[in-house]
Amino acid sequence: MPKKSAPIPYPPRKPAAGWDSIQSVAFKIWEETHTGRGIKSLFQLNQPNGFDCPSCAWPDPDPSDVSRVGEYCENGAKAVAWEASKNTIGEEFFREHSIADLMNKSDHWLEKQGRISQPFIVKPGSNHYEPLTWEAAFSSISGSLRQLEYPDQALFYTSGRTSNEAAFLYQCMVRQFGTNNLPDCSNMCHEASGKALMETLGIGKASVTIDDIPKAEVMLIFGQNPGTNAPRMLTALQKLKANGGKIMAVNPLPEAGLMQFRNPQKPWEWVGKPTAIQDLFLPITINADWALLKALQKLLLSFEEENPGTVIDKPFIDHNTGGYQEFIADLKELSLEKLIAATGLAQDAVHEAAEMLKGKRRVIIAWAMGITQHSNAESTIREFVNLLLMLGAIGKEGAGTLPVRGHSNVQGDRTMGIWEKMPDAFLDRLGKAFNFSPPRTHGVAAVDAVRLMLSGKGRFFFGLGGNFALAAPDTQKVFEALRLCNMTVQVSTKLNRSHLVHGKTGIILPCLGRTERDHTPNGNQFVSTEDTAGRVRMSKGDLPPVSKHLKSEVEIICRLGRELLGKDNHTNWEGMAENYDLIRDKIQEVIPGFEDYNIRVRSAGGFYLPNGPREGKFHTPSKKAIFTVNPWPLREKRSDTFILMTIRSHDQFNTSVYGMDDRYRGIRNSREVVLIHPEDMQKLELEEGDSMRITSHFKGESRTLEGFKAVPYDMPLGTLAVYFPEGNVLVALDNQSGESLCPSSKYIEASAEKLVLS
Ligand SMILES: Nc1nc2c(c(=O)[nH]1)N[C@H]1C(S)=C(S)[C@@H](COP(=O)(O)OP(=O)(O)OC[C@H]3O[C@@H](n4cnc5c(=O)[nH]c(N)nc54)[C@H](O)[C@@H]3O)O[C@H]1N2
Ligand SMILES: Nc1nc2c(c(=O)[nH]1)N[C@H]1C(S)=C(S)[C@@H](COP(=O)(O)OP(=O)(O)OC[C@H]3O[C@@H](n4cnc5c(=O)[nH]c(N)nc54)[C@H](O)[C@@H]3O)O[C@H]1N2
Ligand SMILES: [Mo]
Repeated sequence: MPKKSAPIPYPPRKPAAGWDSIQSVAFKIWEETHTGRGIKSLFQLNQPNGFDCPSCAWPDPDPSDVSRVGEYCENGAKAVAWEASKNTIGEEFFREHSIADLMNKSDHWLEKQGRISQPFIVKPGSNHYEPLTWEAAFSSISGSLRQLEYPDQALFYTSGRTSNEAAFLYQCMVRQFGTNNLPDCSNMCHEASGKALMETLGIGKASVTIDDIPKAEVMLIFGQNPGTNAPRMLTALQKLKANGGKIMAVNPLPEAGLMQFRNPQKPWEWVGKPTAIQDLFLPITINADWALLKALQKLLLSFEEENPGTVIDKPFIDHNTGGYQEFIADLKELSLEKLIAATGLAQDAVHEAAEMLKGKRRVIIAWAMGITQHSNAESTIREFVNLLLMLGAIGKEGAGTLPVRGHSNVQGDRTMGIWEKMPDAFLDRLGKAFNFSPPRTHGVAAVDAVRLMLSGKGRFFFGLGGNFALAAPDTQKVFEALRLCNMTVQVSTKLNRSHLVHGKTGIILPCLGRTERDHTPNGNQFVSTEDTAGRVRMSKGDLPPVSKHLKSEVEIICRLGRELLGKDNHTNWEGMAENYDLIRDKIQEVIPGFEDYNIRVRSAGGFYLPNGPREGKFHTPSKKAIFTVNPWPLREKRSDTFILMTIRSHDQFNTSVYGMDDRYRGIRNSREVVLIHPEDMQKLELEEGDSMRITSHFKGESRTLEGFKAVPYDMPLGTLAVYFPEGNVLVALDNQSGESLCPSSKYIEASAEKLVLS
C-alpha cells in the first residue's frame, strides 16, 4: 500500500490497457486514416517480416511468441495511425497559412494537419514556406554548408527514429564534411545511463533480454511509467508475476500502469479483475532515489552481518569486481536515519523493500527518465550497479540492468556512431572504410549545440527527424538560437514547431515513414533497428507512400552527401541509395558485432549484439565490474519552493501530441495543468481548476509559466508536475548534469501561486 500523508479521492485511476484502450485505438485509426491504411499496418507491426514499431524501443518477443494479429499496444497503434495519416500538407496549405499564423496554432493542431508532401523553403525575410525541388534543396543546403568558415559551425542533430542504415550514412557524411557535431535526442534522455554503465560494467546498454524478466525473483522499477511509455513491458511483468516474482515501483506518482493491468492481446482479460502489477509502491520524493539505494544497501549489509553468507554474494564479488572495500567503508559512514529521512518514505516501507531483496540473486533494476533527467543521475545509476553487484545479480538469468530506452532506434543510432565523441577505434575503422581522416576534436551535445548557436558560432542546424525547438530545454533560448542560424533544415514526416522557428533560410525535407514502402530501382529496400535489449531486426514498411515526392532518409543523405562532398568523393553514395545491403556491408566493416549482417538481419527475429555483462564479462580497463563511491549528491532547496518534474501524458509521443487526455491519470481535455498535492493546494489557497503561476529559479534567473490549472493529485508534498514539452519553458539551459550534460527536466526548483486575473 502506498504510504502517503492523506487519502485523496481524486483522480480516478484506471487499469492500464484493456477495453478502454482498444476503443481508443479504434478511434484514432478511424480518425487519422479513414480507409484502413492504419489498420492494415497494425497487422504488420513488430511481425518478424513487418516494420519495427515507430513508438518505443521495447523488445519484440521471439518469433515463436509473436501474436499473429500484431504485436502492438495502444500507444504503438496510435503512433502508427499518426504516421499513416491520409492527410497531407501541400503548396496551398502554406499559401493559406503564414508562419506567424502557424505559430499561434497548438502543437497538436500542427501535426494533425497530416504528412508533409514535398520539400519547402522559407527564404530570408519571407513569412511563407514555398515549394522547391529536391535538386534545388540539395544545392541550397550544400551551398550554405560550404559558405561556413569552418565545419564546426554546423550542427547535425538526430532523433531516435532514424534507422541504422540512415544513421550510419549520416554520421559518415557529417564526419567527411569535417565535424563531430552530432548532438542527438539521447543527450536529453538516457545519456547518463550510458555513461554510468560504461564506467562500471563496460557497456552502456541493458544487460538483460526480454526473456530474463519472467525469470527474475524481484524487479525494481525506478522512475518509469511503462503503462504509457513502454506498454508491452507490462506483458513481460505479468509473466514475472505468474512465476511468483515480485515487483517494486519507486516513483513520486502512483502510475496506473503499475497498479492494474489488462493485456490488450488477451481479450478475455478485458473484463473482470485486472492484474495488480506492483507488490510494493514507494512514493519517493523527487530525486531522492540515491538515498533509498544507499539505505537498502545498508540494510542488506546489516542482514548479512546477522546471517553471514546469506545476503551478499562474496564469491561473485571476489572473483568479478573491484572497489568493494572502499564501497563498504563509505557505506558504513552513512546514517540510515538521515538517508531514510531524505527519501520522504516511511521507515517501514524502506525496511519492507530491503526484506524483499534479502537472499535474492535474480534481481533486475529497470529505470527511465525519472532517474536520468537529474543533475546527479550518474550517481544514482552507479548505485543501481553497486546494489546489483552486492547481490551478485548480474551476468546470470533473470538478473541485471535494464535502462528502458525511449525512441524505437535511439540505441541503434548510438551504435552507428551518432555521438559527438565516438572513441578513436571507431573513427580509425570509419576512416579506413571510407578512405578519409575523420575529425578527432569532440563535437557538441544537445545543450551545448544551443549554446553554440547563441554564441553566434553555430550557424547551420540540420535535424534528421525530431523536434529540437520543443524537445531541448529553455524554449525561449532554443528559439533564439535557431533563429540566429543562416540555415535550418529539418528532415520530417509531420509539421512541427521546429519548422516554424527557423534560421534566415528554413528548409523542410519530407521523408518516408517506417510504415511506408521504400522502393528504389533495385527493388524494395528494408532498414534495421536495435531495441533496448540490443537485438537488431529488420523493418520493412508496406504502405504505399502518402506522396510520390517523398524520399527515404537514406536517399536524402546519399544525395546530399554527393552534392556536398563533390564528384571526386570516393563514397558510393549512388549505389548505397539504391541497395541498402551495400550500406550494411560497410557497417559490418566498421562496427564489431555486425558480422554477416546481411544474412543475420534477414533471419526471423534478427540477432543480438555482443553484450559482456550478459555473459559475466566486464570490458572495463581492469576487466572487473566496478563498485563506486558516490558522495552525497542530493541538492538542497529553499524551504518555500517546490520541485517540479516534466512528464509525458498518455496521449503523446514526446512532442507529438495525439490528444488532450491523460486517461490513466484521470485527466481529460487539457494538457495545461499542474499536478499538486491537495494539502499544498490548501496552503496556496487553490481550488481545483484555479489558474496558477509557476516561477522556476536557477542560479539567480527565473522563468515563468502562467495560466495552467491546478489538479489535485496523489503525490509527495512539495512536488509539482507539468507535461513535457509545455514545461520546457521552465528548464534553465544550465540546469543539467555535469557528467553526461543531460538536462534536469525532472528537477526544477519553482515557486507556485494562485494567478489572480485582474
Ligand atoms: N506513448 C509514448 N511512449 C513513449 C514516449 C512518449 O512520449 N509516449 N516517449 C519515449 C521516450 S523518448 C522515452 S525516453 C520514454 C520515457 O518514458 P518514461 O521515463 O516512463 O517517461 P516520463 O513521463 O518522462 O516519466 C518518467 C516517470 O518518472 C517519474 N519520476 C519523475 N521524477 C522522478 C524521480 O526523481 N524519481 C523517481 N523514482 N521517479 C521519478 C514520473 O512520475 C514518471 O512516472 O518513453 C518512450 N515511449
Ligand atoms: N522537459 C523535458 N524535455 C524533454 C524530455 C522530458 O521528459 N522533459 N524528454 C527528452 C527525451 S527523453 C527525448 S528522447 C527528446 C525527444 O526529442 P525529439 O526526438 O527531437 O522529438 P520528437 O517529439 O520525438 O520528434 C517528433 C517529430 O519527429 C518527426 N518524425 C517522426 N517520425 C519520423 C521519421 O520516421 N523520420 C523523420 N525524419 N522524422 C520523423 C516528426 O516530424 C515529428 O514532429 O525530448 C527530450 N526533452
Ligand atoms: Mo527519450
